[in-house]
Amino acid sequence: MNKETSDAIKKKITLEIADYIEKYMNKPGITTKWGKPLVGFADASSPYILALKEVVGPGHQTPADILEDASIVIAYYVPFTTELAETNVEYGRLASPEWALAYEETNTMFGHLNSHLIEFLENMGYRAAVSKEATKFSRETLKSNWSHRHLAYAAGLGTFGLNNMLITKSGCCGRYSTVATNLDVIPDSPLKEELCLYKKDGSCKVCMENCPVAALSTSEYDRRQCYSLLRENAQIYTEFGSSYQDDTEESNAINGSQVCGKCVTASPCAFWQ
Ligand code: B12
Ligand code: SF4
Ligand code: SF4
Repeated sequence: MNKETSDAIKKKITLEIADYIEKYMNKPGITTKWGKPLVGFADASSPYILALKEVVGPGHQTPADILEDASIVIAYYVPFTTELAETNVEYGRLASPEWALAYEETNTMFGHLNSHLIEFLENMGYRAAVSKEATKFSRETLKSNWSHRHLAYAAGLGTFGLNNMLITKSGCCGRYSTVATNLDVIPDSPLKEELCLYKKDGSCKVCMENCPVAALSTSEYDRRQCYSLLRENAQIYTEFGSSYQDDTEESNAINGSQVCGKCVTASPCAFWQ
């Protein structure tokens, strides 16, 4: 495959994702607004992705676990808007209701968009699949067996910040999803430049200072401490749905939106403005 053809296929898929989101947010009943998505194409058999079973855990799936002849993982980032982020900044210690609703609406949209993308790729003559593990995580380890962010990192979408978010060139105030496929394109590579200001030159710790429960420090991210605040918000925001529910007792014990995002919404890296 030459570069021109590869770029044309990538562009076609990127435009399809953008177009789907644009139409979706104009549907009646959808409140959340999203910005222009970023799309990356990771090499499904890169040493980095194959090492995830060791890096994250033995249960972590490889693309071949969900699609036998997977060659590419399409990773995409959908940014929220500055208006939405502002509601979360102004709300104080708890997440804003708008932030909780956007979390649920985005996760629901991903389900529809991924089904559409699979059909779109099939119509182009390829096969595609999503991991069922991506929408689950263990309440014990607070980890999932399908890390969108590691795959998005491999697809060149961003670098990890002090706030633990994968920061893209458009910021980190948004969400990721991924689809594995046997698409024939030239894969993208991880970014070379550092996007977190603290990691680049030590000039920022805004995310750390803004975390209401001190879950972030320069040496570690305390996921249990973070999860305690997410659960507190989930007790309040029960009307928008509850993502990441599976049939386990531990997930059913929480019936609300597990959100916070204060380490994202007031940060300079949220939208790079
Ligand atoms: C489990 C989970 C949680 C747990 C644990 C959080 C955590 N950071 O691990 C809890 C419930 C506490 C949580 C909290 C939040 N979450 Co959460 N969560 C997930 C979930 C389901 C799995 C993540 C996971 O365990 N992966 C396995 C671990 C090992 O990998 P990882 O977290 O992807 O990557 C980590 C390490 O590899 C490491 N790392 C450090 N340095 C480096 C350097 C390099 C080069 C690499 C490669 C990696 C690396 O840092 C990474 C971040 O922790 C994902 C969705 C998914 N399926 O991927 C969403 C996800 C990670 N969550 C997300 C968000 C937005 C949140 C919250 C802001 C809540 C909210 N929506 O209001 C907070 C943020 C907390 C924080 N500062 O990290 C987004 C992140 C978007 C982004 N811009 O990065 C995701 C990707 C969901 C999505 N669909 O977009 N979450
Ligand atoms: S707020 Fe500053 S230190 Fe934190 S992740 Fe963003 S750029 Fe890095
Ligand atoms: S999501 Fe909230 S509790 Fe978790 S690290 Fe960010 S600011 Fe802290």
